[in-house]
Amino acid sequence: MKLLHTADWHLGKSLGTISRHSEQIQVLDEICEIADRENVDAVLIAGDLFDTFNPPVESVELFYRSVKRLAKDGNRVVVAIAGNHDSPERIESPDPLARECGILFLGYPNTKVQTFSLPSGLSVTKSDDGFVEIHIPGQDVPLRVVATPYANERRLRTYLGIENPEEQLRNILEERWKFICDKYCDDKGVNILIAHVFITPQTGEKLKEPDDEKPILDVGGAQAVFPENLPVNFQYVALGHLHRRIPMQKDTTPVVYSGSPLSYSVNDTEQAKSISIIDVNPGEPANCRKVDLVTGKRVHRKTFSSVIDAVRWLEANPNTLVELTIQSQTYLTAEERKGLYSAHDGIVDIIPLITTADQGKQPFLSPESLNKSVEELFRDYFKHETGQDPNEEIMTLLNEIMRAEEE
Ligand SMILES: [Mn+2]
Repeated sequence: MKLLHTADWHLGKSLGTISRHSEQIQVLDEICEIADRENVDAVLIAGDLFDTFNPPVESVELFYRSVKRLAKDGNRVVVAIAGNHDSPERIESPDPLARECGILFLGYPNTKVQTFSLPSGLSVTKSDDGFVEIHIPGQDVPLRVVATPYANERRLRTYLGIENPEEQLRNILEERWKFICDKYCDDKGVNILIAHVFITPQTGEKLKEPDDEKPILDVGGAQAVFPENLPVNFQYVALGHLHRRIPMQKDTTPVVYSGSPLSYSVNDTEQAKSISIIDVNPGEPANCRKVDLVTGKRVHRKTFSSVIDAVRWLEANPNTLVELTIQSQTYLTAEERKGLYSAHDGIVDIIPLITTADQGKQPFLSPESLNKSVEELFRDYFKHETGQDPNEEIMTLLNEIMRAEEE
């Protein structure tokens, strides 16, 4: 059996003021092509399907069009769960219609998908809270999917009926997973977990949540889960939340963050975004490999000591996204900013960095400040913050703003 694992599509997300919609169209097209080329039996989308609870109409359309295409007229199963950016209600509301296409949407950790069977032969034969057993056309063995969409600790307690406040999240999940596995996941089928949770190694270097992510940790007191909390039955663990690809391993089980299909932060300068392809059969260790995605724009974070150097780099690197830091001894003029922006359409931000040595900052307000005009105070403040006197352009701007205030 062959699976494709992806996550964190964040449809509707932009980088600064730059829309990513056309890249999202391209990269989902690429994922659909990989699914066909690799002839996978199932596609797992591990949460953060959208970037917000109320995504733009164009993103919603792109999403449904893509999962429909992935499901191949009910010949392939698609399992998509809600992440912490998704509205669980929104994610699962089209489930009755989606099932007809072979698509399963799970919004909550206790979501129970109804059993059904399609003319293609695809069917869900067993179902429980956060669990489905699926028969896929052309496969003799069932695929068992344990699904843990995002929920904060309080919600999880409610869903799973845990009353003891001392019980820790990782133990709650461990017990729940074990209970479901003992009941349904023997070695006569393929058993996997799809989850939007924060799993990090218990020892050694801990993983960090990405800067462009709403953190899961400490929201409602949730803590990290360890690979040790996973029951032995899972042959593959498909994770969503972290945006870089992070392959972990628990015994013979790959425990993998596939990462987002596009870089969504200027800190995410990962060489290539990717998806996972998993070959797995009952009772045997799964084989997981990554397939790089090539359509998304690379994100760069560059520092230049002159505008000329920056423009040169921008012209040599079209079709990228870049946060520029310009080191200079004077403040960037409007003309220079304009020159930079007209050299490239992927500038996320321009950060001017004044290089004058910081002579041990003194507070810029003093008793004499009381007798100073607003212009003088502004000059003091500007110099205090940047080490430079403001140029005339900036003073003119200040005066314009002050006049506008008076009107
Ligand atoms: Mn995410």
